[in-house]
Amino acid sequence: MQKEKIRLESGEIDLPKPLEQLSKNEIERKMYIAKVMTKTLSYLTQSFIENGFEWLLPVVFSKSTDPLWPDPGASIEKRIETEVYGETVRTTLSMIVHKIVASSLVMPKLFILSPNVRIEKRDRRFTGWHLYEFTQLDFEIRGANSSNVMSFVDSIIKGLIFYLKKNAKEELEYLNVYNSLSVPELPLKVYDRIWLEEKYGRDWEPFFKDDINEPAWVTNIPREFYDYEDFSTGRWDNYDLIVPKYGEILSGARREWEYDKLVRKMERDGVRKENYLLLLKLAREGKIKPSAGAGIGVERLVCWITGSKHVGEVQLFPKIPGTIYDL
Ligand code: ASN
Repeated sequence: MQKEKIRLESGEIDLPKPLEQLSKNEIERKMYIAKVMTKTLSYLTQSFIENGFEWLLPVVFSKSTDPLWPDPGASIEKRIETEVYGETVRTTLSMIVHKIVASSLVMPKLFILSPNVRIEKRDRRFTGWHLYEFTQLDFEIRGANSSNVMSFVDSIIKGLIFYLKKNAKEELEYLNVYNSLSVPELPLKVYDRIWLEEKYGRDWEPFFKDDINEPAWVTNIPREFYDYEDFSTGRWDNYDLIVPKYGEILSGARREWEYDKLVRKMERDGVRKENYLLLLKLAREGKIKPSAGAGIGVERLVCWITGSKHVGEVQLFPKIPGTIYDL
C-alpha cells in the first residue's frame, strides 16, 4: 500500500496504519499506549464514581442527537440517519441531549463513555486531530455552574497526570514522555475567546495551542443552542480545555434550560425543532433543570499524554477521516 503522509507542525508523519500492517515495534508501542489508556480510564471513571456520579451506558440510535451546528470547529461531511421501525433515527454525534434530560429527570450527576460518530470532512485526516468515530467521556451536573465544572476538571486533570506519573512510569518512559509530562499547577489559566481573537485572529486555536505550556481554558465561544448565552451581553457561558501543541480535548458549558430561549436559538440557527421535540416539550413543562457539564475526547486526551503524532494512533482500529480499514 502506498504510504500516505500528513504534515503537522512537528514535520511529516505517516498516517496510522491498520493493525495487520504494523511491525513488531509498532505493535509494542500500541500495547504501551493501550496500557496508558487503561490506566487513564480507570483513574477517571473511579474519580467520577468517588465524586457521586452515576455511570450511564451509551446509546447508538435516537431521534434527537447533537446538531453540531452552528459550531466553527465542526466539519461534518455526512449525517447518518436511517429508518428503524418506520421512524427516522440518527447515530449519536454526542449524548448532549440525553445527558441534559437524564440529569434533569433522574440522576443529578452522571457520566457516560459513549461512541460519537462524526463523519468529518475527509481533508481532516491531515490535521492529526480528527476521527470519524471516537469515544467521549461526557458528564453533566444538575444545578452546577461553570466554575464548579472547571474546578472539577482542573482537579481530575492534575490528579490523572500525578497518578500516571506514579503508576504508569514504565509506559511513559517507553513512550519517551515521562519527563516532558508535568503535573499542572492549579487553577489552570482562563482566557476569553474575544481576547484570543484580538491577539491571534479568528482562527486562534492553532496559534494559542503553540503558545501555552500547560492546559488552559478558553471561555465565551459562540456555538450550539444548548450552551448558555446571555442575550443581554452576548456572552456565552461555556469553556474548552486546550492542551499545549495539540488543541482542544474537552468542551462544555452551563446549559440553556428555558423553553423560549431554546426555541429562539434553534430558529435563529436553522436547527430543526422537529428533531428536538421531547427536549422542547420537557422544557415547556419546566422539567429541564439548570445544569452544567462537559465532555472529554478520550483518544485526544491519551494522544496528548502519550505524545502520539496522530490521534488515530491511540485507537487499535483507527477511524481516520476519509480512510476506511477492514476493522
Ligand atoms: N460534550 C459536549 C458538552 O458537554 C458537547 C459535544 O460533544 N458537542 O458540551
